[in-house]
Amino acid sequence: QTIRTVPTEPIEGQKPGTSGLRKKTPVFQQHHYLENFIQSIWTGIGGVEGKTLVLGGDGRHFNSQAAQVVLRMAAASGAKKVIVGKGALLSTPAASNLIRTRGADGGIVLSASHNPGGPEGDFGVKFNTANGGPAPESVTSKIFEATKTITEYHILESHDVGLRTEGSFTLAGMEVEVVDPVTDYAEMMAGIFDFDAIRALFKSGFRMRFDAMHAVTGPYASAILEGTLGAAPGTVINAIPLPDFGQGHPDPNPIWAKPLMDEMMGPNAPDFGAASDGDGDRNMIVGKGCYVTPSDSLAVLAANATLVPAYSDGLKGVARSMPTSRAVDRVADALDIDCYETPTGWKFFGNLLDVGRVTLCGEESAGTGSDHVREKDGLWAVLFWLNILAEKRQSVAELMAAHWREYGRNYYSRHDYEDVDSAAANELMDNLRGELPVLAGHSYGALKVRDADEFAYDDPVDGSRAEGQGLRIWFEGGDRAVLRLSGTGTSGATLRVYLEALETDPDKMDRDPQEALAPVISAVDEIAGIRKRTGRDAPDVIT
Ligand code: VG1
Ligand code: CO
Repeated sequence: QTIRTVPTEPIEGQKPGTSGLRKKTPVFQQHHYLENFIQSIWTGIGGVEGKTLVLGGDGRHFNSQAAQVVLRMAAASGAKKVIVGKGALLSTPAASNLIRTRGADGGIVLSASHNPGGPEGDFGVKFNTANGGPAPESVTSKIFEATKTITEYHILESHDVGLRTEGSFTLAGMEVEVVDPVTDYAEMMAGIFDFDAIRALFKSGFRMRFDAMHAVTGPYASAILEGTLGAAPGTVINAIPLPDFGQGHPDPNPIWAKPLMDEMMGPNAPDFGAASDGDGDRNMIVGKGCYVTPSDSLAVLAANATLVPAYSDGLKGVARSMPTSRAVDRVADALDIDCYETPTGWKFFGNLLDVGRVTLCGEESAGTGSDHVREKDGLWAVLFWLNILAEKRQSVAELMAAHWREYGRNYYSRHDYEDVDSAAANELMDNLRGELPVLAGHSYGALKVRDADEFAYDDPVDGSRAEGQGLRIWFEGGDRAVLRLSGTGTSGATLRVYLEALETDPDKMDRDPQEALAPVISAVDEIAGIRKRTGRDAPDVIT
């Protein structure tokens, strides 16, 4: 086996976004594209010599081939060991767990997460550090710098190695350990939740549907829900990971998980429904006739955390991304614990979790997690809900009603305008940014602007500062609108408009969110000229 040194040139645009580098699959398949980026990761982390890495992906098209390239390049650069999920599969939270429990120096997750896959879909590469979390900006910026100066990469000449069976072998002196992707993760879940209580819940006739969306969570959900917890066979649907996710869009929201939504809103709905995304870190929660917004879900988990064995001593604190609704803030207030507000993207929670300032965190984009790993964790959130329901023996709708009665309801919705012309989207943001200082005091329909700014975050642990993290407009009475451009898309720009209105009147807890938010929706359109500038009448996706 010889190590080849291959001359190459920098390729433009290899800048990691909100969550790793994401591009159209054919872009990743271009000559040297993946190799350049992997070599730049090695450079960005100060070399991979003597290091142990975890490797796996969500099974999308190009996953297997890319995994072989990573193995050959890790061996060529002197890595000591790579722990890889069987079939090159690992959900993002399972990878995070393995990095932590095996004391690895980091890991590579091959995924474009909730983006569609397939030959014309998206592919992605994420690097996680030794704490199991997404690389912070200090690391991704070094990786990006390396992509701009790269002149050669190193790769082993070898046949593809077999990843179909568990066990260890060596590849040019590097140990490769193939592990079952589910075992360690399932064990960790059993250590967090009251599996006996959940088993009893299913035994009592509680019915559930889990839509794995043909993505990586299928094997995890089948093993844990149906295998260990006794949910009825057929509870988990679309359970086999497919390279193109069955032509679907593995994003668990009411639009892309519509078949599940339809079932849950229909006459024969089971008691509880859930879905997860491509790489298994997102979750959607829906009860019989009752969709739970991710922001509310986070608040409910925080309010009921002590029902779960692992959190029975209470929470150290909570954190949410800035655009996430302030429902969890109200719970934190009541519990008298700290609530942190961070920029969008899981990497910003890492430091707070590492130093023990927070136990739970979440994002409005269907991400929820805790200090058990350093990624958001879809199935964990579903098990958390099951544990709560097993203790409370209430329906999701009853639980939500009680929650809102106690804390008030933060009506919430996100409107996405996808594949907008990039120049038009940037112009919209630039223009609004320019107007922020003069908005206060002006009225738009029934709403008056109280304040407006651009969010910047000073990390209280390492002092790093992240600027340009979203434009915020507050209205008198507490309503809020936030605008930002997505950092995970692969074509054009995606404008995200986050809308929130607090309601504390107990008689107004059952409104249609779009209706409750109508004044904010029209005010922000008037302020930012969304319809005019994007040329769209309505959002593409409403969550
Ligand atoms: C989106 C979400 C963000 C999430 C990120 C990665 O980012 O808004 O909350 O952390 O996706 O999620 P953006 O920049 O497109 O808004 V995942 O499940 O795609 O890794
Ligand atoms: Co994801």
